[in-house]
Amino acid sequence: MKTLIVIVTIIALSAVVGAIVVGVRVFDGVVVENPYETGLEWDRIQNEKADSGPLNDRDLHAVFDINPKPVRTMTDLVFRVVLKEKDRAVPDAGIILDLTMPGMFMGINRPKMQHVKDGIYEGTGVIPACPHGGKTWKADVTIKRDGETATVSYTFEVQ
Ligand SMILES: [Cu+2]
Repeated sequence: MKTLIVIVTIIALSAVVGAIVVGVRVFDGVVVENPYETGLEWDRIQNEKADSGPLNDRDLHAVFDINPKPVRTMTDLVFRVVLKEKDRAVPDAGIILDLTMPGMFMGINRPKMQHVKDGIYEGTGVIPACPHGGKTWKADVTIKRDGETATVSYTFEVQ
């Protein structure tokens, strides 16, 4: 039996977070026509990061889990994300879960994640059986908070 608990330190991706935030704004079409302002926006985000104090102050931890185990296809599953900043629960984030098979389109599978309590977000869903016998799935967990977005990926096996 496999334990499916992964701890990821979001702060390691802080450069990526900035890039994603800029990307989203560009795709909104507000800034894209003005490269100079895009640069200013980038500077502003970088300055915000610099002003936010030591990186540890923004230390977000996301723990992803699926139950029951072992994880089986075609059964009801509970997906859980636990968010903490340092040791404090983070109840005010938006979580988007996107389940995919690497290299194969298996349909769009995004269980709705809702805050339950104490920084615990849960959603229910089903993982379809792979017609090619594949067992490896990927969960992309997108975390939105305070106008910033980060995505962390977890790979897991199903039975
Ligand atoms: Cu498949």
